[in-house]
Amino acid sequence: MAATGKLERFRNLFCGVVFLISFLGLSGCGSDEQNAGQKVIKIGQVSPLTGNIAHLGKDNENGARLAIEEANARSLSIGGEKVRFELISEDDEAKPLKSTIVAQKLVDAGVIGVIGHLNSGTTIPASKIYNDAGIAQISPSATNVNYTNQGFDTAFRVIANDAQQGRVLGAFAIKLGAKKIGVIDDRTDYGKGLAEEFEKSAVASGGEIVAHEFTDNTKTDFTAILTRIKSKEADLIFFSGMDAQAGPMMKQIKNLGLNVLFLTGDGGQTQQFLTLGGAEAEGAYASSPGEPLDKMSGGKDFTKKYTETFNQSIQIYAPYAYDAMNALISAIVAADSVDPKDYLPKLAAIEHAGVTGPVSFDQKGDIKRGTISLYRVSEGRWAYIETLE
Ligand code: ABU
Repeated sequence: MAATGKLERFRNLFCGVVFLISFLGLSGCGSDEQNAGQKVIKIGQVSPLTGNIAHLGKDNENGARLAIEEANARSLSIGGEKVRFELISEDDEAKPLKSTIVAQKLVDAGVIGVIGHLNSGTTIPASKIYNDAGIAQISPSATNVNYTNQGFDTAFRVIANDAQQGRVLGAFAIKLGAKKIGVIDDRTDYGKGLAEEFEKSAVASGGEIVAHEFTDNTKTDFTAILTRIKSKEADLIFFSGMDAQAGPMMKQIKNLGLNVLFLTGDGGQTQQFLTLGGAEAEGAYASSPGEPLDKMSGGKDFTKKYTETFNQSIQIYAPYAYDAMNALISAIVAADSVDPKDYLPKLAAIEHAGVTGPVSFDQKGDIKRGTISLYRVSEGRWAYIETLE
């Protein structure tokens, strides 16, 4: 009897502790824990939160977090239970190997879907892990074509891909008057893939690639490769990489006295490029998927909400991360289930009116009706030129 009494007291104590932990939201087990009468649904977000593009990673995280907070404010019920969404944000440092480690960590933590990753070079290796786990992955920013070419019914993106972006950029370079083009890529999946698509299009439009040089996504001194390009008398440099390199490169182009046009892709069309490039960024051209923020259907409202909430400017992909999270939550609501087997078909067929425009996916998981906009730096700001398909 005494032993039974002790057991009973222990059981009561244990249950009390479990309740307290659960109530305080401290438990890390599974996706279906109770939180003050709410079922907690974990959703992952992955981007580089440290390193030279952490400003972009934080931008993605903020976009995803804003959508989660708004969904929680709506007090949603799924499958007859009140739910609360919890964002689990991980740092992949823009490194392919780290991306697979954090992807597995998220799967083990019981996330039911993931917004991310930011880079193509991390999104692609992580996608196999999410596919094996059978959960949705929606990238707000990875543009390499290979991501959605793997036949995974779990892989989606809400941004136009680099087949489209490279085609537009290549033709635009020639429209700017370029004849002899020097290309620099950062050897990442994004840099290589976009450079390839750009070259195909520029050559098809009548241009000549007179040099193709390589850097990596950690370097900031491009003197040697710029000097080689100068010797080839290029009239335009196309840089296929991110703003952390594009900004310093722009300064060095001017300091070395290269009389060239400068063109880059979406990884360079950021506020940070303007900061890093300074006065030397003037006249640079870049593309970016989608429309400019102030032309997006919900762009003005989103900008206001974002800047009020986070007290900082949008870099570039935050509205896409916001739309990606909202598309995932809409699919869950439409399925009335957090089980990926139930919500994945709803996500594949989603028609979501996003901030960035309509979000719906083709058979591969690419955004339908993706567009590419072109910009030029004018008086220290990105001035919009045009939007093309
Ligand atoms: N789309 C440019 C940045 C992200 C990536 O595709 O690597």
